[in-house]
This record gives sequence, C-alpha cells and structure tokens, in this order.
Amino acid sequence: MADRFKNFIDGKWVEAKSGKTFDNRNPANRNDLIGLFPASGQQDVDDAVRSAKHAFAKWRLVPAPKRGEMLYRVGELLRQHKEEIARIMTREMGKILKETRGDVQEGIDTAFYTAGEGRRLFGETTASELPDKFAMSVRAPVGVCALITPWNFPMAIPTWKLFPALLCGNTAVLKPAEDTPHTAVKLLEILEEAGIPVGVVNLVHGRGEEAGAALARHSDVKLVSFTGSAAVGREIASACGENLKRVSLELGGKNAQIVMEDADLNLALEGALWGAFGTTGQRCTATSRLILHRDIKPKLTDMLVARAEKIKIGDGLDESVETGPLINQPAREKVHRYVQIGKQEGARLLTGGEIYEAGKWIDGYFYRPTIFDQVTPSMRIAQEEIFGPVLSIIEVKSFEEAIEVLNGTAYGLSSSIYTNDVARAFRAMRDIEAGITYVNGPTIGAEVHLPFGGVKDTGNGHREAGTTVYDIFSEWKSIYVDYSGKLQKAQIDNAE
Ligand code: UN1
Repeated sequence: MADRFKNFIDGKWVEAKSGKTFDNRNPANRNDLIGLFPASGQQDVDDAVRSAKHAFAKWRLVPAPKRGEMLYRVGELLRQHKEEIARIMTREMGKILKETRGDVQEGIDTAFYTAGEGRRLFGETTASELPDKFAMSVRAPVGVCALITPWNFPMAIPTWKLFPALLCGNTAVLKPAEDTPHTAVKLLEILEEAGIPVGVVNLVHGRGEEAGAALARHSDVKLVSFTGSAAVGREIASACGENLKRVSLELGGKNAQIVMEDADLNLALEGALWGAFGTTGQRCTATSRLILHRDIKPKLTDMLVARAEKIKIGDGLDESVETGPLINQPAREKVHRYVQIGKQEGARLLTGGEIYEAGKWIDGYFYRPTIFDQVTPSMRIAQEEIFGPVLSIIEVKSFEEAIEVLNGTAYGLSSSIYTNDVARAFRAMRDIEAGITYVNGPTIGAEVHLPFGGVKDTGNGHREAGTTVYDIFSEWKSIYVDYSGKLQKAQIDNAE
C-alpha cells in the first residue's frame, strides 16, 4: 500500500473533500511510488482560506520580533532535519543530494535572515511641514497570501515567500507543485513543531488548474506570489488584475554567460558547466546561452564538450552522480523537441541530444548534457526557455555585440560575464538588462540577502529575497500625529 499524504488546514491533516488523490513518483525511477497526495479543489481551497483569514486577526497583532523568534526556531528545526529533507527531495524531484542539501540550506539561511528582520522591519520617521506634528511610515500586513511554488527548488522558493510573508504579519495558503508535495509536507510538519499558531499556514496540494486557479481567484486572498512559467504567470496576473489583487511573479529566463577573449578560460569553463548542467539545467537562473568571443571560441568549445561528455548521469541519491533526471516525461519530451528544432534551424549538435538510459534497473527521465554550436541569436533555441541541459553557443566579434546578443531575448533574470578587463566588467554591469549580473561567476548561485528577480518577461517588477521582499508582503501606511491642539492645515491648503 502506498503512503497517503494530506493537506494541512486549520491545524489538522486532512484529505481532499472529494477523496481524490494523485501519484507522486521518483523521476529517477518511475516504478518508485512515493505516495498519494490530495487532489484538492475549490472546497479545500475555501477551507484553507477561511482558516488563514480567521488566524490573521490574531497573528497580525503578534509583535514582529516574536514572529521572528518563531521563524528562528523553524530555521533550527530545518537544520536538524536537513539530511532527511534532502533525501526526500532528491527522491521526489531528482536533483543530486549535494544540491538538495543546498536547497534546504537556502531555507535555513532565509529563516535566520528573516528572523533578524523581526527586530528591524523599518519604516521612516521624517519631518512634518507643520509645527507640533509628527510624521512616520510603518509597514502593515496585507492579509491572506496565496503562495504558488515550483518543483525545482521545493524548499528554497516556498521559504523565500512564506517566511517574509509571516514576518510581516500575513497568513498563508501554500500550493506547492504537484511534482514535489512531499517536501512541502515536511516543511509544514516543521512549522507545526516550531509552534506557528493554528491557521497561520495552510497547505493545499493539487493541480495548478484546479487548486492553484481557485486560490488565485478567491476573493479573500489579498496577494498571490507565484514562481513558474511565463504562460501561467500571465494567466495569474490576469485573474488578479480583474480583482485589483496584488501579484508578484517570478517567471522564466534565457540566461547567458559571456566569455571575452581576455578571460581566464579555466574559470569560464567551470562556470559554464555548473551554470548549464547543474540541476540538469532546471533552474530559472540556468545558463542556456554561451556567448563566446571568436578568438577563444574554438578552444573553449573543445574544453567544454570534453567535460560535458564526462558528466556522470544517474540517480541523485548515489553520491557519485553529478546530474540527475529531468522532472517528468513532458519535460523530457519538451527538451527533446527543442533539440529537433535546433537541428532543423541549422545549429550544429556537438554532443548529447539524446535520451540517456541509465541501466536495466533504473527507469527515469534522463537526458544527456547537450551542446549546440553555430547558434544564431534569433533561433528558437536561443530565444525560448527549454528548462533542461541544453546549451547554445553563439559566436561574437566584440564586447558590444556580446551585450547586444545577451540583451536580445524577452527575458532578463540572470547574466554573467567573464573578463579580466575592469572597464568591460563595469560597462557590462551597467548595460546588461537583467535582475542579476555576475562578473567572473556563473549565472546561478544567488544569495538570500540580495534581491532576486528579473526584468522584462521574467516578472512584474518585484524582487524576492533581500530587503525588497518586504515591499511585496507589506502595505505602507503613513501616519501623522498632530499634537498642536488645533486644526493645522497642510501647506497646500494654507498657501497665501
Ligand atoms: C531558481 O532557479 O528558480 O541562484 C532559483 C540560484 C538559486 C536559486 C535559483 N539560489 O541558483
């Protein structure tokens, strides 16, 4: 009998009202059934939102430093359970143990960073234009927040959203991706153990089209925070727009690494390998384009292909494996379809481009690290997000052309330049259109205390993490206290 997992609503573990479930399987071995999870619908969402709305009345009044102390406890518990959660995560989404440990670590870092913010949460005090009058601005919570999260960072991304939301005094309903519900169950167990009050965080499993859509449209949900594809992001933004609901979107990327002719090639090689093939290319910050100056292109390309062919593919629970499977069958089909598109467009396949059979006993969604050469900037493989281990090499003649090519997509999340020329590095920092730019580092590896997000179709102008996330999860309130004892009119109403 497969294990049956539940939703967490109003402090209780419950099945979906319909009794329906969905399977969660190991992408490295589809015969391995992890468990059955509730396929939630409107009624379950209604219950969860009602619980969060009810809990909000008290939670908003808990002092922020106290809310921070609870999050600190959550961080400690995450640390205690780090290895257990990493193993659960590898089993349900495939990335290697080193990376799932890193994913949990990102949650721990976020917990401790957010806990400290409980004693800041600064507003401003400023001068009033009138005598005997005091002026300040404070942060107020927004209300019930719907957090709809992806499978590629099953702990990091929910915690990026949830912890700042709670710290600001909001309550939440989390709808994790159907591919990674087990990690979310562990997170909720930890929140419960840490003493987060009943109803403050609710968990609803299910499909985006059902549970996710019901949440985004619910009239008592005041804010939706979503990380995922640009197509779904547009639908959510439209649903929220109709109701003037606050919505924060973190969407796709088509991130590029530039390597100039003066760069340290060994360093650039390591960066490209990690950026393109780490997490099997399934990060929204992954490197999917490599923009090479023509003088170093032949050499670096040879170095890259030789190394890519040596990457050990397999089950991420095996410590010697370097890259795991793709998340599911549709994801592998999509990657393979893009490889055919690349060939038809005239790009030259240097390595990979095929499904990898890991062996008789292991039946997973593996794909070989793939590199295309002779890619031109307008090809679909250079424009569209593939979300897999596919790297497109584009040759350029100058620094100016490199920047133009890098900027020439609809997205603008992460970016990187390898150069030893300080003037070029600073020009790149100024001229690249992206939310994140690395100099002599790969496109992946953002730290939790700096803003995370992008420009253009990557989002709608918000930044998670850092101090900027508090602008997503709080309302500014300006307060004037007049202690003059008489009616004082503001300057505009007083003008001569
Ligand atoms: C994502 O790819 O969705 O910068 C998040 C990084 C990680 C987060 C990635 N810290 O690679």
